[in-house]
Amino acid sequence: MRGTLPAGLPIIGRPTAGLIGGIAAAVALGVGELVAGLGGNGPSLVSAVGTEFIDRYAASLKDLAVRLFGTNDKVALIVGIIAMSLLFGAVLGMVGRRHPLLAAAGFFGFGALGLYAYLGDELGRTSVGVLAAAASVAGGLGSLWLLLRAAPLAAGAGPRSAPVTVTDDPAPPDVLGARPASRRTFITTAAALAVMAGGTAVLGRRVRPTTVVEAARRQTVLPKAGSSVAPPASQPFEVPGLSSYITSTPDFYRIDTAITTPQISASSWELEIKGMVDEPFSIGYKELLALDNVEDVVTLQCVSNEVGGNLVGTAVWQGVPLATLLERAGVDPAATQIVGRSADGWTAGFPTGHATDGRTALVAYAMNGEPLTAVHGFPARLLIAGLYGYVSATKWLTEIELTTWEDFDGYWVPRGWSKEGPIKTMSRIDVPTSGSSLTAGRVAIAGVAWAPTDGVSTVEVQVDDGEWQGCELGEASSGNTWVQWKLDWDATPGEHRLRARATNAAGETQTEDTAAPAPNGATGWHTLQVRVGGQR
Ligand SMILES: Nc1nc2c(c(=O)[nH]1)N[C@H]1C(S)=C(S)[C@@H](COP(=O)(O)O)O[C@H]1N2
Ligand SMILES: [Mo]
Repeated sequence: MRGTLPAGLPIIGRPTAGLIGGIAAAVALGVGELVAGLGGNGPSLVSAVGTEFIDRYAASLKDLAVRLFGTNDKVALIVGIIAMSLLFGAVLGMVGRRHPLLAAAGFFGFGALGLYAYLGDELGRTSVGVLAAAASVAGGLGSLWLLLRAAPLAAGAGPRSAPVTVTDDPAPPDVLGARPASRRTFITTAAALAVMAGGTAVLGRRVRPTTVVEAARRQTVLPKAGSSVAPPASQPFEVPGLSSYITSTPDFYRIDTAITTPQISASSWELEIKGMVDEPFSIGYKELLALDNVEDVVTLQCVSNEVGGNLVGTAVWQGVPLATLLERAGVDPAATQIVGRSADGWTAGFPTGHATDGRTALVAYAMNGEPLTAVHGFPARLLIAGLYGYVSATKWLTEIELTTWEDFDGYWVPRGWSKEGPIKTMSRIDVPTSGSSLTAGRVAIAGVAWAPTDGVSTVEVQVDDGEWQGCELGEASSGNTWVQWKLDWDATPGEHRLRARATNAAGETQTEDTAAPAPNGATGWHTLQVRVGGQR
């Protein structure tokens, strides 16, 4: 085999070299993960690169963008970054056969990229980032060096390649001046380093103090609600599969750009009210909980929710009216925009008037009777009734800044989404589900409809091209929330199309025109097909 190689080529086979580089890159990632993990609960180099990617490319993904930042897609992004890193490492491994210095430079570049992303991450601590990047580069280079030295000095040699013809020639010294090593030593070293890569990565995730928030939540005693709009005591009908009026916290959708959920310590957290105000001030968690507060039931929706989608939910929110904090600061009458800023640097802005026009607008610290969970914004978030989350509902809130409408654009605005985001009137059919097979006879068609802050006045359902039929409505705490609806349908055998539409309290019926979520929320009537079979 060696005879088939042009003279002068390095003697470590290409696949082996690739494997070596890949393992070295894996060690680099693993070690970086461990050091970042030991350094607290900030980002790791990998997650910082992910955040950088999201911040940079969210605009070009537009329609996909907000949905992309659902939890599964973030996992896919991280997997992608790891795969690219290993691939890059493999290339460096091959380069390293002839140009070890170039490969070393590649690993430095790799570390520099991670550090660059890390330093741009609001949640990162510079010292931790530098240490993680240094450890990562050292781990990568060390592994590369060890493996290149240990690699069998025969063409194509490597654990995965075909049996190698070992010649009788004394092996020429390779670029690193390594001595011929046994294939066994190489495999052992490679395996040990691979295990180390995985081990450090797992350990790095384990040592993260993610229990900080859980402990703080357990210790928190929520104040009694000053004024409380409670959910209705009961609902008039119960249909299996119909969304419950209150969405439980674990079932509540979660959308944000955060790759690692910010874990904010309640004791060191501060909310700053600043900008165009007379008296800027900061307030801590205990102080916030000591202020007069309110509790209200509010439906929150993501702008990227498709017609019929489930990025919407209703919860009981407790917190301090935004107006209370603004009064204390004294808002400059020239201020036209309120911007919320989060610990991870995300921002959202809405017109100043929404804090004082009578709608529920809270700095919320509790959801469904418990302190906010980490994913829903612990220790505090904004919650403005009637606005999509992307323009209003800043989680992990650290700053409320008063500015002008023209002076600032929230996170999603330069990424192609509208500056204003009022929630559109919408209805959703929960049961029957699309494509289901039913038995002829009495069938309940049921779902939820919402039009915050006006509220829903009627919901109608149409079967095929028949008359629009008015539905029975459930109870709602206020116009801020969705309402359950139901229609009893005498289903006849065959294929049927079901459609639903809602009308708000102002008498406006949701439009039939279909629009995609971008730039300011999907429209159209939720429509589905069902098959009805003969009577049993
Ligand atoms: N810090 C921060 N807050 C955020 C976001 C975010 O990406 N970062 N996303 C917003 C969006 S788009 C929505 S729809 C709501 C979702 O809130 P939830 O995850 O509690 O349901 O949070 C908002 N608050
Ligand atoms: Mo959203």
